[in-house]
Amino acid sequence: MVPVAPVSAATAAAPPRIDLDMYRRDGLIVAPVALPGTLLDRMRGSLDRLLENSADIAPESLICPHIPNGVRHPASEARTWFEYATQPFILDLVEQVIGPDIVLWGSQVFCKPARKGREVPWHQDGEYWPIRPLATCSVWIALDDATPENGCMRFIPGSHAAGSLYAHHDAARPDRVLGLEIDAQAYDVHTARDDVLMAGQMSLHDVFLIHGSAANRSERRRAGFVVRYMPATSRYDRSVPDSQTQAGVSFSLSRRPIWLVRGVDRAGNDFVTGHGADFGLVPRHSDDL
Ligand SMILES: O=C(O)CCC(=O)C(=O)O
Repeated sequence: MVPVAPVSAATAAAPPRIDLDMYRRDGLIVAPVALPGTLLDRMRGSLDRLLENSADIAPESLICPHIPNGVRHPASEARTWFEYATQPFILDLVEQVIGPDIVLWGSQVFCKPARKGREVPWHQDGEYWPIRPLATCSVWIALDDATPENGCMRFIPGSHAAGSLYAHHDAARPDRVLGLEIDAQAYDVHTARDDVLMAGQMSLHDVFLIHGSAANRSERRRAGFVVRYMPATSRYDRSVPDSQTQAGVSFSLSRRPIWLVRGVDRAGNDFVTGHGADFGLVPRHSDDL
């Protein structure tokens, strides 16, 4: 289990410091701040509507709800998820890890329904992502309590440290969320730790961290909203093959809109592609926020 530091609700005061030494050592840390209760309630309301609007998509694979055409919901709902993904107190945490120049490039709701929520095979996120050099901090926000019983995230502490990707093999199955699984010799499952989070808590993890989660066989739903941020010193590479599938869901990485949400772009990123008219007032740059 991850040692949980005392958690306070986010306020406008100075941003709480995360234990960077622990993040660098383990590759994952529980944030020392939780969502204010009112925000958590709003997010859970948004989740209910998202699940209703996107009932034909696997609830573990609701990719990029912050993008109007990412899942099936109105642009107004996407803007709300965008607002969640750009909360200043979350960016304050991310800034401590990846520095002041921050690009929001992805998000996903992983909602495992009670009794039948699917497994996430052991993987490294970087295996899937077109970011050069590869760098991302993912913030996993618990919308429900996430415990071993309902399939909380698990991770191999320190497995990110070499900064390299290990071989993955095809392991697609209908009861799994991702199609690839890391080869067994890359890690020792006995060293795995549970990322236990109460609703409103968040953890941050590194792009090279080996992690996954078991199926949810419990009577309790387990929903999380994960937001992906890269330092603007990296480039989002749009030359990757256009369509990949994740549990039968197609999504385009090459046409995905990305946003500079803090600081300055230092890598010549393309913040125009994918920002169609349907994005309405959603800004492309932090100056517009
Ligand atoms: O929610 C889960 O169980 C897995 C999440 C995950 O793989 C990720 O956020 O990178």
